Amino acid sequence: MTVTPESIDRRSAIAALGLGAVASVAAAQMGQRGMNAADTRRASLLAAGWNADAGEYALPTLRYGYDALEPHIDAETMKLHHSKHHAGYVRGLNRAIDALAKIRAGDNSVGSIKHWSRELAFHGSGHVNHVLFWMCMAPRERGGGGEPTGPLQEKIASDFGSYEHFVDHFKAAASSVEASGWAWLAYEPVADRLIVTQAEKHQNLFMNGMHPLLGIDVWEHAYYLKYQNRRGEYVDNFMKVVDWANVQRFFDRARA
Ligand code: MN3
Repeated sequence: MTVTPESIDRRSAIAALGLGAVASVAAAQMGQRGMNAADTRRASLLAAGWNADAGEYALPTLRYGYDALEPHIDAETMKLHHSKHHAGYVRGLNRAIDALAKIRAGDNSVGSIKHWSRELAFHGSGHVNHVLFWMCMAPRERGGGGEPTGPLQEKIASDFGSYEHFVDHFKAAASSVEASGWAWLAYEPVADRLIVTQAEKHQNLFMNGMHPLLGIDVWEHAYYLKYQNRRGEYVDNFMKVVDWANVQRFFDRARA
């Protein structure tokens, strides 16, 4: 695909969807490894789920193996979750973007705009959420687990009373999402406030304008193979692989 105004639309959509934070964090990490600027930009966009050469959304490569989060998140779940479920959202997002572009070009019925807008919101949010989700976890030997430090630790203590209160709130939100959805720690910049919230499916209930910092996927596909109906046990184990260094980076960027 050549670079067209449509490609630029898609590029700018990355920032609007919140993937800019992921690209920025990935770029900082890659820059430290001595890549040149152009390669860093291409690779960091790919880490954020965007293939700049193809001009379309793409499934990012994980920073760790499917078995790296064992025993907390099992390899079979990780493999299916990333290579099947997330890949499906990427396909659905690109399909929706193409359909909406065709409508603008007059090749598609405007009567289907509502359908494709819903598809865009569902698959687009599914893609963004999963990109962030993978970035929010790390194997224990690479920093997963533990507690936040520095400014994020201070902000959590200030806004929730303590880290323990935050964890209680976050786990309660994750455990009580109705059906399929997410729990998020997010930052609301106008009030300069951290908020724990839920999302149903991928896109419903989340407050526009907030910056997602830490998200847990509580769709059954995220835990059912290992934990069956024991969602709370899955949430407890997720907390043991949280990559607080990356969550801190998202927080830094949201406040910048
Ligand atoms: Mn999922």
